[in-house]
Amino acid sequence: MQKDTVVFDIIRKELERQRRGIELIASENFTSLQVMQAMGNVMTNKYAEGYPGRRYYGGCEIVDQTEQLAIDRLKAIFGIEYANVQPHSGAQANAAVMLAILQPGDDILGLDLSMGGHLTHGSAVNFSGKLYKPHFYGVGKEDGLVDYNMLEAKAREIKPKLIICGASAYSRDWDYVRIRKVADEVGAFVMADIAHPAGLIAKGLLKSPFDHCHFVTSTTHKTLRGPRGGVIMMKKDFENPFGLKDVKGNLRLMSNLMDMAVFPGTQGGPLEHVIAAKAVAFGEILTPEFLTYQQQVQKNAQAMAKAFTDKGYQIISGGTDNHLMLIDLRNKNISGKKAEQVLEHADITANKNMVPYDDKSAFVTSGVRFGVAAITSRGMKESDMQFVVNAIDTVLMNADDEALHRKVKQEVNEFMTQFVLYPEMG
Ligand code: DSN
Repeated sequence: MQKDTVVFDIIRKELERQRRGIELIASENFTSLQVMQAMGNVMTNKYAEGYPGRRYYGGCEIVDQTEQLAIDRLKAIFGIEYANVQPHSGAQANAAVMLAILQPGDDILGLDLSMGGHLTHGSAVNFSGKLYKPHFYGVGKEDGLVDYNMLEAKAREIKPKLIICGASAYSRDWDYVRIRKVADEVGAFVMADIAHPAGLIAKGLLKSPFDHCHFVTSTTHKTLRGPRGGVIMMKKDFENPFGLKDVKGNLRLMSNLMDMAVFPGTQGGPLEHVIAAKAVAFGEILTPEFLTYQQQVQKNAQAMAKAFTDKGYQIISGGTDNHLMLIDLRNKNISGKKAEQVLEHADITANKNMVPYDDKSAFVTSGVRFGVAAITSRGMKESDMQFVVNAIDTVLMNADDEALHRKVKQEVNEFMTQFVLYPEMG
């Protein structure tokens, strides 16, 4: 068959876009070449509904090996008893946990989306807000930190079945002990969605949720630097409290309910080619080099936050513990939407983001979110953060000067030639 040059030419353009720009979207990263190579493999041809050793199709003995390897490596990374590597995404992982433990209409309590939370933590436009009854806690207006007093008060008032911690635009660590305490008091499960900081947690650079949260979900493509996908984890398996039994009358363990909630509950055939790439990424996470990488992520984030603060930018909560920061642009007289647009003129990619107590809509926003996981994978160090912040500041403070944006773009493109992306790809 003739090579589809139309599609491959477009893919090539995407490689060139990634190479020449500064990627600051906090949820993105650059996988290793071998992670990508593992993903483009013949396992995409295989149906494997079920789990290793107990599938609904023949011929699964080989894909069983990569899936089992991915499970074993993920368990080793976090020191846990249970891992499910089949969720196609973080949203699918969260959907499966909720399906396993909730009934439609049950109360759930999560961080408000407009305060840094995530769509799947109860947003009205998401399954989580449609199927379940969502309630929210927020962050303090003054300090930008999760308001644990509010979380506790809401938990006591609502008595939710599930408390969700984790966020997509929150730069601080979490008090899992405090959340678990109130959850036990009101009879709630706790789910930590660590999609953003998972890589830092994996290497012990942030607190671990595993001893305190019944369920932990993550994506695999953010700070974990794997292929796009999701996972569900539990530090300890436990007897399900719903009295559900199998056909032989044995009480099912929570791991059984969780596996069933992924397949057949919310997904069909697993993406075994992606699971092979997850296994490769998890192998990389187990190496000492991955610790060095995550340490650099944290150092770069701190250096970037300081450079922004020095220029008068207001970082929500005043700084960062992880790989990202959320900046309130109101004192700089530019909206998040405009900032995202003009930064793109200079090949700097970021996303507009609501800030806590925002007076603008989600389509406009007062904030912008920056993350350093991707530029750290490119090889940038603390000393490079000043260039990045200077370029951003020049564009934002001259938002209507397109000639200047073109000049900054040239400087950005030139700067990025030092950090070669996928040299093997020519
Ligand atoms: N879209 C992801 C993010 O940008 O944080 C969350 O799903």
